[in-house]
Amino acid sequence: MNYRHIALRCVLICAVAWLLTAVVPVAFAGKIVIDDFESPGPGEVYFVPPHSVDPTDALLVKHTDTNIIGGERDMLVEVLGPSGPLSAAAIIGQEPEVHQAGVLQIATCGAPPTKVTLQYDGVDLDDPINKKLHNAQSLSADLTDGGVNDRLVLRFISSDGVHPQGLKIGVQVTGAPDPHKPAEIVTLTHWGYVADSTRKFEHSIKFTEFGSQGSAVFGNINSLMFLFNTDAAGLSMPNVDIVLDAIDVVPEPSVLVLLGCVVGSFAVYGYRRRRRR
Ligand SMILES: [Ca+2]
Ligand SMILES: [Ca+2]
Ligand SMILES: [Ca+2]
Repeated sequence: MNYRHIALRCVLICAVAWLLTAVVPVAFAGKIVIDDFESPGPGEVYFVPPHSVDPTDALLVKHTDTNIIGGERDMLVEVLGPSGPLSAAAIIGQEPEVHQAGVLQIATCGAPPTKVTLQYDGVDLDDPINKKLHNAQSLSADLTDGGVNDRLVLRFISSDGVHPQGLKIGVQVTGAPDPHKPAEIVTLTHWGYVADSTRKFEHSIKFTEFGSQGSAVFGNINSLMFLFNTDAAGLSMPNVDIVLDAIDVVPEPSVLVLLGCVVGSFAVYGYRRRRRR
């Protein structure tokens, strides 16, 4: 064996050691599911009544399930004005005749517009009398999975946000960025648009897009809220329709691409060596 082969072997051993210690744990870390909307199950699909006789024009729908982060999904549907017979309708959970998997499907019609808020804050009562969400801030989760995950992913089946830029979404998180100071709670909000599509697509938001404390708050989070078609920043559109398959947090995709490149390089090297012999 000449020096060239010895050097090559050393490089290979170092590469394998790096692969095992740095890349493999990240690549095989599991995503964390916030909500896959598989609950309620078949036959328990919840339809939001197409119009509300309630003077607040709001509907509070809660589902508890161990598959939902924190054990519960709180959903508030608000018609931003006097509701009509076609203001809003929804499917939440599994409806095999319409979709293959559990979904959140919201269909809203003409003015006034409707906004929908999903809240994950642990199991709480909210305010069923006045139809308002209460933030219990009792989630207590590390959504970074020890620093591995770096982004939220909303998996849409379709979206029609009506606005030229698409569907407006606000994501609000609360948590203690310093685990040694659990009482110092920070609230971070990210506003953005999701482009319209009639096909399946993913909408990702990196934790760092929430600001310099984003990753730290996601590492010690106590509540998570999604505001669809909200008017909090001065805009809410009529006729908005969305079908959402799941929300989860995942690692950076480039880590998986890197792993694929490394594995591919080893395969090519092995193949060439065998051919040379
Ligand atoms: Ca709750
Ligand atoms: Ca709540
Ligand atoms: Ca689903």
